[in-house]
Amino acid sequence: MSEPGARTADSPHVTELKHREAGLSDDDVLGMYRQMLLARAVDERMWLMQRAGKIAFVISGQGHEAAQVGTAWPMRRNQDWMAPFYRSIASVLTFGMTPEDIVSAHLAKGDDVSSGGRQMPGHYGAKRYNIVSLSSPVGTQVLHAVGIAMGAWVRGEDVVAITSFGEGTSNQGEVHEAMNFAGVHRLPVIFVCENNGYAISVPLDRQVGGLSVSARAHGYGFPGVTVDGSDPIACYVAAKEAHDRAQRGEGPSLIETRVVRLTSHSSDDDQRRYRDPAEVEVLREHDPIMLFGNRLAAAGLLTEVNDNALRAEVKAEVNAASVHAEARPDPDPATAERWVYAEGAD
Ligand SMILES: Cc1ncc(C[n+]2csc(CCOP(=O)(O)OP(=O)(O)O)c2C)c(N)n1
Ligand SMILES: [Mg+2]
Repeated sequence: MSEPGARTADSPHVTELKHREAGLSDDDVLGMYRQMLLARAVDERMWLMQRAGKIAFVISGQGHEAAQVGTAWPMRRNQDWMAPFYRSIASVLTFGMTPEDIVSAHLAKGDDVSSGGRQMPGHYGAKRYNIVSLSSPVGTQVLHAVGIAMGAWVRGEDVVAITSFGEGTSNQGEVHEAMNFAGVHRLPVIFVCENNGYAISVPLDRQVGGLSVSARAHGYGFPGVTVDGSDPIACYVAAKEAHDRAQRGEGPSLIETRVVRLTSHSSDDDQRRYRDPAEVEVLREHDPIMLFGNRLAAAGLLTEVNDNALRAEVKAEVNAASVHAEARPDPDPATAERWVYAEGAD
């Protein structure tokens, strides 16, 4: 895993934690930090496995961890629903998936919980966790989340749906339709845009007129906020407020988290071909794990010793997950059509 950054109380950009004002305990914020480390470690392990030829493709959540852990934190497991996107490793881990589930899916193992080896890597989804599988056309998950929220409202169930997507995706027609419909019917749904400034190679100013995704919420009749996506506490506060609103029957919210994409778009891409080398050079200074670690250290909650202990624990967890995932059976070719076509159909 990436080495911890320099840890001093007077490091630049260290802002006060103020987690207690947000209703979070010391254990909560350390738990968030651990979850971010875990997501990063799983992610980095999959890059290694991809480079070793064991998995076909990786699409990474590195740089998005604080936004994902913070926004998933208020969601109630086994009650709420999540419609994630391909970078959502930290979101789905926070909502109950395990590192082994994620690695098994990337290895396309026969008993992988997401699809039994049918889906592309990064296509998270498992009924047992209330996570809907995403489809490759970007933005479809936003409609799914609105549909889930509508279903819950019709049945009178206390369910909140959360969905996440990139700022490039926010321009797809169905995303506007989904948000407008949710606004009209005041559905219990939280829209999380993880704005990393690029849609593959296309920068923000070539994608978003006005440069703000959250500003659009006003037009759909619900609140939109922009938060620092390297601050899991700020993301949590926005998501908690959105969750409370949804539960009170006040309808949807849109949260735009400003994040960095620390890696290339995917393992098939090389961002040095379209990003300014100086910009790529300084990306690591925006690493949310380093920034949050510095703030925890400045607040006296993280020392080098417990940071190293946490990292060792997480590494052992990911080692065990990959060993177990690799030992799982590959799918039986005779079952290739299972879960693709209705069984018993002609
Ligand atoms: C409908 C559709 N169009 C194009 C693509 C190809 N594609 C995959 S990811 C992506 C970029 C999306 O960018 P953004 O929404 O900003 O998310 P990010 O990858 O930056 O997190 C594109 C164009 C697709 N999968 N589906
Ligand atoms: Mg993007």
